[in-house]
Amino acid sequence: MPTEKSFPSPLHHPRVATVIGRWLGVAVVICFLTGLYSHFQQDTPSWLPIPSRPATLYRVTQGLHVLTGTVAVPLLLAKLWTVYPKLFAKLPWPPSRKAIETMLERASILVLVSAMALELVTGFLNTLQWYPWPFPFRQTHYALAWIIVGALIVHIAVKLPLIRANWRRIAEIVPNSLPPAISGLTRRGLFRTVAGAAALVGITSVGQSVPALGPVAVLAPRKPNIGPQGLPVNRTAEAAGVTGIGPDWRFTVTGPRSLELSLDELQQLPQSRSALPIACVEGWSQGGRWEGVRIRDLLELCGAPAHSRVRVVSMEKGGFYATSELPEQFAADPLTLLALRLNGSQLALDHGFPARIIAPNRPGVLQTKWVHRLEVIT
Ligand SMILES: Nc1nc2c(c(=O)[nH]1)N[C@H]1C(S)=C(S)[C@@H](COP(=O)(O)O)O[C@H]1N2
Ligand SMILES: [Mo]
Repeated sequence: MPTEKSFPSPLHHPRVATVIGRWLGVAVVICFLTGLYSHFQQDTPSWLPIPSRPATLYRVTQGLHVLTGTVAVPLLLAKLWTVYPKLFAKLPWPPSRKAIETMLERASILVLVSAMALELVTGFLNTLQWYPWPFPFRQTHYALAWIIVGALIVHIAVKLPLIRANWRRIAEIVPNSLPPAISGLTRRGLFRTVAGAAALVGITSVGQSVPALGPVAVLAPRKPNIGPQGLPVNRTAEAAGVTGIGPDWRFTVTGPRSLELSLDELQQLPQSRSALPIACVEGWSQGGRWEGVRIRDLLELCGAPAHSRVRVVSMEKGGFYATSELPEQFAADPLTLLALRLNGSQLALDHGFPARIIAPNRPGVLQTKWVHRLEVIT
Protein backbone atom coordinates (compact mmCIF):
# COMPACT_ATOMS: atom_id res chain seq x y z
CA MET A 1 0.00 0.00 0.00
CA PRO A 2 1.56 3.34 -1.02
CA THR A 3 1.83 6.10 1.52
CA GLU A 4 2.14 9.84 1.01
CA LYS A 5 5.89 9.36 1.06
CA SER A 6 5.71 7.16 -2.04
CA PHE A 7 5.21 10.33 -4.12
CA PRO A 8 8.38 12.29 -3.50
CA SER A 9 8.12 14.76 -6.39
CA PRO A 10 8.53 18.32 -5.05
CA LEU A 11 5.65 19.29 -7.34
CA HIS A 12 3.20 17.75 -4.87
CA HIS A 13 3.71 20.86 -2.80
CA PRO A 14 1.23 23.26 -1.21
CA ARG A 15 2.82 26.13 -3.15
CA VAL A 16 1.92 24.39 -6.41
CA ALA A 17 -1.59 23.65 -5.14
CA THR A 18 -1.94 27.32 -4.13
CA VAL A 19 -0.87 28.72 -7.49
CA ILE A 20 -2.96 26.36 -9.62
CA GLY A 21 -5.79 26.72 -7.10
CA ARG A 22 -5.75 30.48 -7.63
CA TRP A 23 -6.07 30.11 -11.38
CA LEU A 24 -8.84 27.57 -10.96
CA GLY A 25 -10.50 29.86 -8.43
CA VAL A 26 -10.58 32.75 -10.90
CA ALA A 27 -12.07 30.51 -13.60
CA VAL A 28 -14.67 29.12 -11.19
CA VAL A 29 -15.75 32.55 -9.95
CA ILE A 30 -16.18 33.95 -13.49
CA CYS A 31 -17.96 30.79 -14.57
CA PHE A 32 -20.29 30.92 -11.54
CA LEU A 33 -21.23 34.59 -11.95
CA THR A 34 -21.82 34.36 -15.69
CA GLY A 35 -23.79 31.17 -15.12
CA LEU A 36 -25.99 32.89 -12.54
CA TYR A 37 -26.62 35.66 -15.04
CA SER A 38 -27.63 33.17 -17.69
CA HIS A 39 -29.89 31.30 -15.28
CA PHE A 40 -31.63 34.50 -14.20
CA GLN A 41 -32.13 35.50 -17.82
CA GLN A 42 -34.19 32.34 -18.23
CA ASP A 43 -35.79 32.21 -14.76
CA THR A 44 -36.03 35.86 -13.87
CA PRO A 45 -36.81 36.61 -10.22
CA SER A 46 -39.30 39.49 -9.90
CA TRP A 47 -36.79 41.59 -7.92
CA LEU A 48 -34.28 41.52 -10.76
CA PRO A 49 -35.09 43.62 -13.81
CA ILE A 50 -32.52 42.58 -16.42
CA PRO A 51 -31.63 45.54 -18.67
CA SER A 52 -31.82 45.17 -22.44
CA ARG A 53 -28.45 46.91 -22.86
CA PRO A 54 -25.57 46.61 -23.52
CA ALA A 55 -26.96 44.76 -26.51
CA THR A 56 -24.10 42.26 -26.71
CA LEU A 57 -23.66 41.71 -22.97
CA TYR A 58 -25.11 38.21 -23.00
CA ARG A 59 -22.85 37.24 -25.87
CA VAL A 60 -19.84 38.25 -23.76
CA THR A 61 -21.02 36.66 -20.50
CA GLN A 62 -22.00 33.37 -22.12
CA GLY A 63 -18.79 33.28 -24.15
CA LEU A 64 -16.87 33.76 -20.88
CA HIS A 65 -18.97 31.11 -19.15
CA VAL A 66 -18.13 28.44 -21.68
CA LEU A 67 -14.52 29.61 -21.97
CA THR A 68 -13.83 29.54 -18.22
CA GLY A 69 -15.64 26.21 -17.89
CA THR A 70 -13.48 24.73 -20.64
CA VAL A 71 -10.24 26.14 -19.24
CA ALA A 72 -11.19 24.81 -15.79
CA VAL A 73 -10.89 21.23 -17.07
CA PRO A 74 -7.06 21.14 -17.43
CA LEU A 75 -6.70 23.33 -14.33
CA LEU A 76 -8.79 20.95 -12.23
CA LEU A 77 -6.85 17.94 -13.53
CA ALA A 78 -3.55 19.64 -12.68
CA LYS A 79 -4.80 20.59 -9.22
CA LEU A 80 -5.93 17.02 -8.55
CA TRP A 81 -2.60 15.66 -9.73
CA THR A 82 -0.74 17.97 -7.37
CA VAL A 83 -2.67 16.86 -4.31
CA TYR A 84 -3.58 13.24 -5.01
CA PRO A 85 -0.80 11.78 -2.81
CA LYS A 86 -2.84 13.15 0.10
CA LEU A 87 -5.28 10.33 -0.63
CA PHE A 88 -2.68 7.98 0.75
CA ALA A 89 -1.89 9.96 3.88
CA LYS A 90 -2.31 7.92 7.05
CA LEU A 91 -5.20 8.84 9.26
CA PRO A 92 -4.13 9.73 12.79
CA TRP A 93 -4.75 6.74 15.01
CA PRO A 94 -6.32 6.12 17.54
CA PRO A 95 -9.36 8.19 16.49
CA SER A 96 -8.87 11.60 17.96
CA ARG A 97 -10.42 14.96 17.40
CA LYS A 98 -7.81 15.54 14.73
CA ALA A 99 -8.80 12.32 12.95
CA ILE A 100 -12.45 13.33 12.89
CA GLU A 101 -11.56 16.74 11.53
CA THR A 102 -9.48 15.15 8.82
CA MET A 103 -12.33 12.82 7.87
CA LEU A 104 -14.78 15.72 7.68
CA GLU A 105 -12.39 17.71 5.56
CA ARG A 106 -11.93 14.79 3.20
CA ALA A 107 -15.68 14.38 2.93
CA SER A 108 -16.03 18.05 1.94
CA ILE A 109 -13.30 17.63 -0.68
CA LEU A 110 -15.07 14.55 -2.02
CA VAL A 111 -18.23 16.65 -2.45
CA LEU A 112 -16.28 19.50 -4.05
CA VAL A 113 -14.36 17.34 -6.50
CA SER A 114 -17.31 15.19 -7.55
CA ALA A 115 -19.64 18.17 -7.96
CA MET A 116 -17.03 20.00 -10.01
CA ALA A 117 -16.29 16.99 -12.19
CA LEU A 118 -20.00 16.47 -12.83
CA GLU A 119 -20.54 20.17 -13.50
CA LEU A 120 -17.72 20.33 -16.04
CA VAL A 121 -18.74 17.11 -17.78
CA THR A 122 -22.43 18.06 -18.06
CA GLY A 123 -21.48 21.56 -19.20
CA PHE A 124 -19.12 20.20 -21.83
CA LEU A 125 -21.67 17.70 -23.15
CA ASN A 126 -24.15 20.58 -23.30
CA THR A 127 -21.84 22.47 -25.66
CA LEU A 128 -22.03 19.35 -27.86
CA GLN A 129 -25.84 19.55 -27.63
CA TRP A 130 -25.82 16.09 -26.14
CA TYR A 131 -28.11 15.46 -23.18
CA PRO A 132 -27.65 11.78 -22.33
CA TRP A 133 -29.37 11.99 -18.93
CA PRO A 134 -32.93 11.91 -17.63
CA PHE A 135 -32.71 15.06 -15.47
CA PRO A 136 -33.28 18.61 -16.69
CA PHE A 137 -29.89 20.06 -17.57
CA ARG A 138 -30.21 23.68 -16.51
CA GLN A 139 -31.72 23.12 -13.07
CA THR A 140 -29.18 20.40 -12.26
CA HIS A 141 -26.25 22.49 -13.51
CA TYR A 142 -27.52 25.39 -11.39
CA ALA A 143 -27.97 23.34 -8.20
CA LEU A 144 -24.50 21.80 -8.60
CA ALA A 145 -23.04 25.30 -8.92
CA TRP A 146 -24.31 26.21 -5.46
CA ILE A 147 -22.97 22.94 -4.02
CA ILE A 148 -19.57 23.77 -5.54
CA VAL A 149 -19.59 27.29 -4.11
CA GLY A 150 -20.53 26.02 -0.64
CA ALA A 151 -17.91 23.26 -0.67
CA LEU A 152 -15.32 25.68 -2.04
CA ILE A 153 -15.87 28.14 0.79
CA VAL A 154 -15.40 25.33 3.32
CA HIS A 155 -12.29 24.13 1.48
CA ILE A 156 -10.70 27.59 1.38
CA ALA A 157 -11.55 28.27 5.02
CA VAL A 158 -9.95 24.99 6.12
CA LYS A 159 -6.86 25.53 3.99
CA LEU A 160 -6.46 29.23 4.74
CA PRO A 161 -3.31 28.88 6.88
CA LEU A 162 -1.69 26.75 4.19
CA ILE A 163 -2.82 29.09 1.41
CA ARG A 164 -1.44 32.11 3.26
CA ALA A 165 1.86 30.42 3.94
CA ASN A 166 2.20 29.60 0.24
CA TRP A 167 0.66 32.70 -1.32
CA ARG A 168 4.01 34.25 -2.17
CA ARG A 169 6.82 32.58 -4.03
CA ILE A 170 9.13 30.59 -1.81
CA ALA A 171 12.40 29.03 -2.79
CA GLU A 172 12.00 25.68 -4.38
CA ILE A 173 13.86 22.97 -2.56
CA VAL A 174 14.71 20.12 -4.85
CA PRO A 175 16.12 17.34 -2.71
CA ASN A 176 19.34 16.34 -4.43
CA SER A 177 18.83 12.73 -3.45
CA LEU A 178 16.00 12.44 -6.00
CA PRO A 179 16.64 10.69 -9.27
CA PRO A 180 16.62 13.16 -12.19
CA ALA A 181 13.54 11.55 -13.69
CA ILE A 182 11.50 12.81 -10.73
CA SER A 183 13.18 16.13 -10.11
CA GLY A 184 13.31 17.01 -13.83
CA LEU A 185 10.30 19.29 -14.03
CA THR A 186 10.60 22.42 -11.97
CA ARG A 187 7.64 24.24 -10.48
CA ARG A 188 8.00 26.95 -13.04
CA GLY A 189 8.08 24.29 -15.75
CA LEU A 190 4.90 22.76 -14.39
CA PHE A 191 3.16 26.16 -14.18
CA ARG A 192 4.09 26.88 -17.78
CA THR A 193 2.83 23.48 -18.90
CA VAL A 194 -0.49 23.86 -17.10
CA ALA A 195 -0.98 27.46 -18.20
CA GLY A 196 -0.07 26.43 -21.74
CA ALA A 197 -2.59 23.57 -21.72
CA ALA A 198 -5.31 25.86 -20.37
CA ALA A 199 -4.50 28.55 -22.95
CA LEU A 200 -4.48 25.98 -25.72
CA VAL A 201 -7.94 24.57 -24.98
CA GLY A 202 -9.20 28.13 -24.51
CA ILE A 203 -7.81 29.48 -27.78
CA THR A 204 -8.91 26.47 -29.80
CA SER A 205 -12.49 26.62 -28.53
CA VAL A 206 -13.35 30.30 -27.96
CA GLY A 207 -13.62 30.81 -31.73
CA GLN A 208 -17.20 29.53 -31.50
CA SER A 209 -18.14 32.93 -30.08
CA VAL A 210 -15.20 35.10 -31.18
CA PRO A 211 -15.25 35.04 -34.98
CA ALA A 212 -11.64 36.30 -35.28
CA LEU A 213 -10.47 33.04 -33.67
CA GLY A 214 -12.82 30.91 -35.77
CA PRO A 215 -10.01 29.55 -37.99
CA VAL A 216 -8.16 27.97 -35.02
CA ALA A 217 -11.29 26.76 -33.24
CA VAL A 218 -10.53 23.08 -33.78
CA LEU A 219 -12.05 22.15 -30.41
CA ALA A 220 -15.22 24.21 -30.92
CA PRO A 221 -18.27 22.06 -31.61
CA ARG A 222 -19.76 24.88 -33.75
CA LYS A 223 -18.34 27.13 -36.41
CA PRO A 224 -20.27 30.38 -35.98
CA ASN A 225 -20.33 31.25 -39.68
CA ILE A 226 -21.50 27.91 -41.03
CA GLY A 227 -25.22 27.57 -41.69
CA PRO A 228 -27.90 29.08 -43.91
CA GLN A 229 -27.46 32.87 -44.27
CA GLY A 230 -24.11 32.66 -42.45
CA LEU A 231 -25.65 31.67 -39.11
CA PRO A 232 -25.74 28.25 -37.42
CA VAL A 233 -29.06 26.55 -36.76
CA ASN A 234 -29.69 25.04 -33.38
CA ARG A 235 -32.99 23.35 -34.06
CA THR A 236 -34.08 22.88 -37.63
CA ALA A 237 -37.65 23.43 -38.81
CA GLU A 238 -37.85 19.72 -39.52
CA ALA A 239 -36.80 18.81 -35.98
CA ALA A 240 -39.33 21.28 -34.62
CA GLY A 241 -42.08 19.87 -36.86
CA VAL A 242 -42.58 23.19 -38.67
CA THR A 243 -43.19 22.92 -42.40
CA GLY A 244 -43.71 26.48 -43.62
CA ILE A 245 -46.85 28.47 -44.33
CA GLY A 246 -49.70 28.61 -46.82
CA PRO A 247 -51.45 31.66 -48.31
CA ASP A 248 -53.95 31.73 -45.44
CA TRP A 249 -51.24 32.28 -42.84
CA ARG A 250 -52.00 35.19 -40.53
CA PHE A 251 -49.91 36.84 -37.86
CA THR A 252 -51.98 37.86 -34.86
CA VAL A 253 -51.41 40.27 -32.01
CA THR A 254 -53.87 39.98 -29.16
CA GLY A 255 -54.18 43.21 -27.20
CA PRO A 256 -56.58 46.12 -26.65
CA ARG A 257 -57.15 46.20 -30.46
CA SER A 258 -56.24 42.82 -31.81
CA LEU A 259 -54.47 42.64 -35.16
CA GLU A 260 -54.47 40.05 -37.91
CA LEU A 261 -51.88 40.53 -40.61
CA SER A 262 -50.83 38.55 -43.66
CA LEU A 263 -47.11 38.22 -44.38
CA ASP A 264 -47.54 40.85 -47.10
CA GLU A 265 -49.10 43.25 -44.64
CA LEU A 266 -46.29 42.62 -42.14
CA GLN A 267 -43.81 43.46 -44.88
CA GLN A 268 -45.68 46.69 -45.64
CA LEU A 269 -45.30 47.96 -42.08
CA PRO A 270 -42.31 50.26 -41.39
CA GLN A 271 -39.22 48.04 -41.30
CA SER A 272 -36.32 48.62 -38.91
CA ARG A 273 -32.82 47.20 -38.77
CA SER A 274 -30.87 45.75 -35.83
CA ALA A 275 -27.40 44.27 -35.82
CA LEU A 276 -27.67 41.71 -33.02
CA PRO A 277 -26.08 38.36 -32.19
CA ILE A 278 -27.68 35.03 -31.51
CA ALA A 279 -25.83 33.93 -28.37
CA CYS A 280 -26.69 30.32 -27.69
CA VAL A 281 -26.47 28.99 -24.14
CA GLU A 282 -24.62 26.05 -25.66
CA GLY A 283 -21.65 28.27 -26.26
CA TRP A 284 -21.64 29.57 -29.83
CA SER A 285 -22.64 33.02 -30.92
CA GLN A 286 -22.76 34.94 -34.15
CA GLY A 287 -23.90 38.39 -35.17
CA GLY A 288 -26.59 38.98 -37.79
CA ARG A 289 -28.16 41.94 -39.58
CA TRP A 290 -31.87 41.66 -38.97
CA GLU A 291 -34.77 43.55 -40.52
CA GLY A 292 -38.37 43.56 -39.45
CA VAL A 293 -41.05 45.30 -37.44
CA ARG A 294 -40.24 46.77 -34.04
CA ILE A 295 -42.19 45.11 -31.25
CA ARG A 296 -42.88 48.50 -29.76
CA ASP A 297 -44.44 49.63 -33.08
CA LEU A 298 -46.71 46.58 -32.95
CA LEU A 299 -47.64 47.46 -29.36
CA GLU A 300 -48.55 50.95 -30.48
CA LEU A 301 -50.55 49.62 -33.44
CA CYS A 302 -52.67 47.45 -31.21
CA GLY A 303 -53.20 50.24 -28.70
CA ALA A 304 -51.19 48.67 -25.89
CA PRO A 305 -49.24 50.80 -23.39
CA ALA A 306 -45.58 51.28 -24.35
CA HIS A 307 -44.51 49.31 -21.27
CA SER A 308 -46.26 46.02 -21.78
CA ARG A 309 -44.98 42.51 -21.42
CA VAL A 310 -45.42 40.31 -24.46
CA ARG A 311 -45.89 36.58 -24.72
CA VAL A 312 -44.37 35.18 -27.89
CA VAL A 313 -45.96 32.08 -29.43
CA SER A 314 -44.33 29.90 -32.07
CA MET A 315 -45.99 27.68 -34.64
CA GLU A 316 -43.84 24.92 -33.15
CA LYS A 317 -46.05 22.55 -31.19
CA GLY A 318 -44.74 21.72 -27.74
CA GLY A 319 -41.08 21.78 -26.81
CA PHE A 320 -39.37 24.02 -24.29
CA TYR A 321 -38.86 26.90 -26.70
CA ALA A 322 -42.24 27.12 -28.38
CA THR A 323 -43.11 30.18 -26.30
CA SER A 324 -41.19 32.91 -24.54
CA GLU A 325 -41.90 36.15 -22.79
CA LEU A 326 -40.48 39.59 -23.50
CA PRO A 327 -40.30 41.58 -20.26
CA GLU A 328 -41.37 45.20 -20.77
CA GLN A 329 -37.86 46.66 -21.10
CA PHE A 330 -37.10 44.19 -23.90
CA ALA A 331 -40.43 44.76 -25.67
CA ALA A 332 -39.90 48.53 -25.49
CA ASP A 333 -36.30 48.48 -26.76
CA PRO A 334 -36.11 49.88 -30.30
CA LEU A 335 -33.67 47.11 -31.26
CA THR A 336 -36.20 44.35 -30.50
CA LEU A 337 -37.77 43.15 -33.71
CA LEU A 338 -40.20 40.72 -35.14
CA ALA A 339 -37.54 39.88 -37.72
CA LEU A 340 -38.54 38.97 -41.28
CA ARG A 341 -35.11 39.22 -42.91
CA LEU A 342 -31.56 38.18 -42.02
CA ASN A 343 -28.30 39.31 -43.64
CA GLY A 344 -30.06 40.79 -46.66
CA SER A 345 -32.57 38.11 -47.54
CA GLN A 346 -35.85 36.66 -46.33
CA LEU A 347 -35.45 34.46 -43.22
CA ALA A 348 -34.59 30.86 -44.05
CA LEU A 349 -37.15 28.37 -42.76
CA ASP A 350 -34.52 27.03 -40.34
CA HIS A 351 -33.98 30.53 -38.94
CA GLY A 352 -37.66 30.98 -38.19
CA PHE A 353 -39.44 31.93 -41.44
CA PRO A 354 -41.73 33.76 -41.72
CA ALA A 355 -41.05 35.69 -38.50
CA ARG A 356 -38.93 35.41 -35.39
CA ILE A 357 -37.98 37.43 -32.35
CA ILE A 358 -34.59 39.07 -32.08
CA ALA A 359 -33.83 41.14 -28.98
CA PRO A 360 -30.65 42.63 -27.48
CA ASN A 361 -28.83 41.06 -24.51
CA ARG A 362 -30.76 37.79 -24.46
CA PRO A 363 -29.89 34.07 -24.58
CA GLY A 364 -30.53 32.37 -27.92
CA VAL A 365 -33.15 30.11 -26.34
CA LEU A 366 -35.41 33.14 -25.94
CA GLN A 367 -35.05 34.31 -29.57
CA THR A 368 -38.17 32.40 -30.56
CA LYS A 369 -38.48 31.21 -34.17
CA TRP A 370 -41.55 30.62 -36.38
CA VAL A 371 -43.60 33.17 -34.43
CA HIS A 372 -47.27 33.49 -35.38
CA ARG A 373 -48.78 35.21 -32.36
CA LEU A 374 -47.91 37.89 -29.84
CA GLU A 375 -50.07 38.27 -26.74
CA VAL A 376 -49.88 41.56 -24.89
CA ILE A 377 -49.86 41.05 -21.13
CA THR A 378 -50.77 44.22 -19.30
N1 LIG B 1 -39.59 27.92 -31.73
C1 LIG B 1 -38.30 27.76 -31.43
N2 LIG B 1 -37.49 28.83 -31.37
C2 LIG B 1 -36.18 28.70 -31.06
C3 LIG B 1 -35.62 27.43 -30.77
C4 LIG B 1 -36.48 26.30 -30.83
O1 LIG B 1 -36.08 25.15 -30.61
N3 LIG B 1 -37.80 26.50 -31.16
N4 LIG B 1 -34.28 27.31 -30.45
C5 LIG B 1 -33.68 28.51 -29.83
C6 LIG B 1 -32.24 28.42 -29.66
S1 LIG B 1 -31.70 27.36 -28.45
C7 LIG B 1 -31.36 29.23 -30.31
S2 LIG B 1 -29.72 29.25 -29.92
C8 LIG B 1 -31.81 30.09 -31.42
C9 LIG B 1 -30.99 29.77 -32.64
O2 LIG B 1 -31.44 30.46 -33.74
P1 LIG B 1 -30.97 30.05 -35.19
O3 LIG B 1 -31.27 28.59 -35.34
O4 LIG B 1 -31.70 30.93 -36.14
O5 LIG B 1 -29.49 30.32 -35.22
O6 LIG B 1 -33.19 29.91 -31.72
C10 LIG B 1 -34.02 29.79 -30.59
N5 LIG B 1 -35.39 29.80 -31.03
MO1 LIG C 1 -29.52 27.91 -28.04
